[in-house]
Amino acid sequence: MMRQAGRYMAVYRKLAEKYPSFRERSETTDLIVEISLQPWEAFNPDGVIIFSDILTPLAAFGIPFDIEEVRGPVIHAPIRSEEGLKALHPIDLEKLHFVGESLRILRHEVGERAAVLGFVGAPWTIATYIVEGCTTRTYTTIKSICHTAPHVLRALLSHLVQAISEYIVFQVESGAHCIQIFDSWGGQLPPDMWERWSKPYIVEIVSIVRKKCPKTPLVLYINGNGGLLERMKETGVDVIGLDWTVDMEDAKKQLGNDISVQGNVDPAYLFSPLPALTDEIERVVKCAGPRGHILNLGHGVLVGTPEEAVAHFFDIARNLKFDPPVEDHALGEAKLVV
Ligand code: 1CP
Repeated sequence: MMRQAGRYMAVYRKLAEKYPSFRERSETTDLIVEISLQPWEAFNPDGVIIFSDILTPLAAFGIPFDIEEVRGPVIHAPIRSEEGLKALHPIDLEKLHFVGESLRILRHEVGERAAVLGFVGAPWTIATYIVEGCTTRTYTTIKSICHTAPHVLRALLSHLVQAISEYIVFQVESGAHCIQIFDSWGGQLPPDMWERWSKPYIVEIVSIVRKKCPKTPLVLYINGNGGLLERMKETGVDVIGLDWTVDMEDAKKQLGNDISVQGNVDPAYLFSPLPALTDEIERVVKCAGPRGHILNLGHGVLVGTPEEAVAHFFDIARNLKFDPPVEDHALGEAKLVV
């Protein structure tokens, strides 16, 4: 489960009081490890996601930023012109030593008991912050640059492809078993614009990373991806992350059985009575079928989510069984036992 959107764990909130700067929390090895292990220790999930942010690598290729408590990410000098591009330089992975160290420690701490998950932002999504300068609801500056200065945006996105690819390989070599690519704001583009301004750059990253780390599964997530599913599959990733605006059954029909899916449970269900949450988890798992589904939320855990609901989610997940067991039967024959 991602908890990016929410500071729902009391232990995290307490630690954040002591270390109020997000950059300090996410750029100090001991704190990264401690925070990453908090949900693992509380709920024992199958995956431990490194505590970091999609913006963390920015300073290592020339873009200073901050993550403020109320405003969220702030880029000090947004890039909107050729002049602005001059600030960019190749990624200096030594400046991200804390990510490498944390992944190595996490891998050692969890052993074979859980997968260690790394992540990056997709070029388009990272570019929305670099161009807009902060969180936006309309994306009007970057969308207009697609038409007024396409060469600037293309140069920025190409730079991001190189930096992000190197950063993924660095995470894998440091111990990440799997990498999730967040194109969180890809769903803000009309599909034909996504084809032009996001997909080719993701395809390039997938191809660079596959050469260096052919065995590492890649997950692609887009917020609001119902209209982009087939296009997402064409990027060549292994797993498609689904938000909750598309029905799991429809998504499976569109995507076919040769690609895995993740997510789909609306994070707001964690605020519902527990039996309703149970029913929804079972419904999603039934629709997804016995193979190739990573049970997860359709986005991060929301602020204010009761920790008991998260614990319940994992209890239910651990007790789900297919009869006959998945290993013994061909796709589609096994039934979920409830
Ligand atoms: O201190 C805090 O709690 C601030 C909130 C916060 C947190 C917990 C931010 C600021 N980043 C994070 C960590 C983070 N970021 C994780 C957590 C790893 C874990 O589960 O422990 C992850 C996976 C991210 C990734 C991330 N950051 C995304 C992609 C995932 C998604 O939500 O779609 C995005 C878009 C960001 C940008 C970001 N970071 C933080 C904020 C407030 C924002 C802006 C969101 C926006 O623009 O609306």
